[in-house]
Amino acid sequence: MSKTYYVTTPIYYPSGKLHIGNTYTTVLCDTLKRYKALRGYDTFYLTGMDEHGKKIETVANDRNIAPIDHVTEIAEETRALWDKLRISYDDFIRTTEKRHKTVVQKIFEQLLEQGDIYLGTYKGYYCMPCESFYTETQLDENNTCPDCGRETSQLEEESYFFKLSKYQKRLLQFIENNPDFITPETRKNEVVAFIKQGLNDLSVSRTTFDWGIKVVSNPKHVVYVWIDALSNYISALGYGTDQNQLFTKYWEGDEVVHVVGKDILRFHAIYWPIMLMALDIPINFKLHAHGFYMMKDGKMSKSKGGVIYPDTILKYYGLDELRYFLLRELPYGSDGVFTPETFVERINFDLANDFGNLLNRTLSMINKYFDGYIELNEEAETDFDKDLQQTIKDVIANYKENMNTLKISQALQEVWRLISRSNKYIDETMPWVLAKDEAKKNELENVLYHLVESLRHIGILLRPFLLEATPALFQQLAVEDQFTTWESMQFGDKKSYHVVKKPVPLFPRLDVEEEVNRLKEDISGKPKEEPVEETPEITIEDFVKLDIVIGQITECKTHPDADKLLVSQVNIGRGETRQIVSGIAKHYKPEELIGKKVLVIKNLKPVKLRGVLSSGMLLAGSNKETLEVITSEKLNPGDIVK
Ligand code: ME8
Repeated sequence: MSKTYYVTTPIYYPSGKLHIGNTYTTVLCDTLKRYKALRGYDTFYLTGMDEHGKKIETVANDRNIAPIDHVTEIAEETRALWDKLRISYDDFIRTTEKRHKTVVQKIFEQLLEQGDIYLGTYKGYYCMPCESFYTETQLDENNTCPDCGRETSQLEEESYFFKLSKYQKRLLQFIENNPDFITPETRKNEVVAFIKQGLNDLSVSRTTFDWGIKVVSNPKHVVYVWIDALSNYISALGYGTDQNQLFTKYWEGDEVVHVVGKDILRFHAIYWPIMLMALDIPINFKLHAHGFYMMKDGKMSKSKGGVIYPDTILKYYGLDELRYFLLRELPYGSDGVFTPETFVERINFDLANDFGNLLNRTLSMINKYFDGYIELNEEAETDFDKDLQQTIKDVIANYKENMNTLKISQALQEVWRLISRSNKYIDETMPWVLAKDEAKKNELENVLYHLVESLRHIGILLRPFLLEATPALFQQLAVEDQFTTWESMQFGDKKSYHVVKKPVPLFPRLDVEEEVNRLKEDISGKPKEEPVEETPEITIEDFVKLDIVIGQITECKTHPDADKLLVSQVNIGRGETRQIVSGIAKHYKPEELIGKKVLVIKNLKPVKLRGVLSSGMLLAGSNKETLEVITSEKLNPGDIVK
């Protein structure tokens, strides 16, 4: 019986359109599944959507639609995207599905009954504009928000807690006994250090919003998103139901791999194994936490522009170009950057030049010198041949090692080592010189045979990666299916070749300038489906509550503790000066503002921003590129704006 292999992606939040970051993880898992299938494993690939939580509820409210309609729309879009990218997933789980909810409810009740979950009080601080909760230790001085510097409000809420602390020792022991449980090593070290600081019990329910799975025994609580989300890996397999054949086969089978980004390492390396321990489910999985793709100017986010989407790449280039770039460019264990320049270069250098030309040159020569037909000729072996054959063997061994340890970019580099070696072999053996001498016909045939056999091996190794180019390669070399298997990777296995007459380039060369500009334009554009922000209607009574006056800035300095903030002294007439802190330091030097007559909201409740008192607010307008403080020319400090 074949060994089993179960691979999963995180289930993504439907908070916006998925970008190439999420696509990376999904393509990576697809490649792993295809690789294992090539190696004869019985595979199962799970992906899906994490559809509950406050954030999703808010996004749906902002769009004025029901949360379920919002998440269904994004789930359908996401499936359509994965289908377009030919992702070979076997199941797509949505946490709003009944099959998932019943399992989560059962798990929660079991943990409650066992005493691993208990009812307590959650004390935290909430920053309304950032919609984030913080613990006391995370706050800045004066209990302000560590992200935006504004005041937070203290919050006490009844909540269920999961006794993580009870399992701390066992988890550390488990990690020690299973040194390859978490890869890369650096991430494992982070996790161990974090656990050693001591685990706090985890709040696992909420009463402040509805969009979640209700706790059966106390329905005013919904299960907080991580217990809900993590359970997907087993609920999709039917755990806890009488339809649990997939669970028995794959979860309790031979290999299970969760692939995630570094952002959710802790949840998967700590909460998830502890949940499994508490439920007495075997921890069979290995966890791989990869780095992030960044844009040149920083992080990618689903709600922000300046990001590259997989559809953009597919619109202009092929699926294989996208897959190759993503899997090749992110180094093992660290972050990578997407730039239009590197994308176009990778296609031109690696795919069109190195790989494409090798095939082209080989096919042209076989047609030119042998009318398309050549055979293995064992007698004419040279040192160059032996070296090429050895490279093939070494590359296969290293590729295998890299694939098994999820060093995907290195596995591709190994294939390209063979491609380069084969190109060099052409320069060394100089077939065009051999062709001039009739006595060297055998030697020439042997050289071309080596090249075509090398290309067949390259094609097999690239099968999990390039979905369109490898069948095209095999078709041009006229390789029968039985010689495209992993087992057929023996030099000389296919004894003769009758190749096509007219080679077709696998990857067209791109015009660098044109394509870089095209991609840049696309990246700077707003994401197409970004929801339009709508603000609620107000009445004139609401508006007149604002006391807006002209003020003149007399002094301005940067905030002592926050690079983004400026502290201005503003004369607002009648001898009154106000100190106002504004987040405009990115757009103005302090001296540029001195003397400017600006619009000030006078009756805004004073707040301390990063420890500095701010009594009022300056009005400014902004768009994607810039921000401008609104100024007046003719009016004087104290004049009223209405
Ligand atoms: O965290 N580069 O969902 P999410 C590479 N619902 N990978 C990236 C990336 C980037 N720039 N950005 C995102 C969630 N990813 C939870 C998961 S699982 C039980 C619940 C990938 O939509 C990466 O795999 O925020 C990361 O971990 C995941 O998307 C986060 O997706």
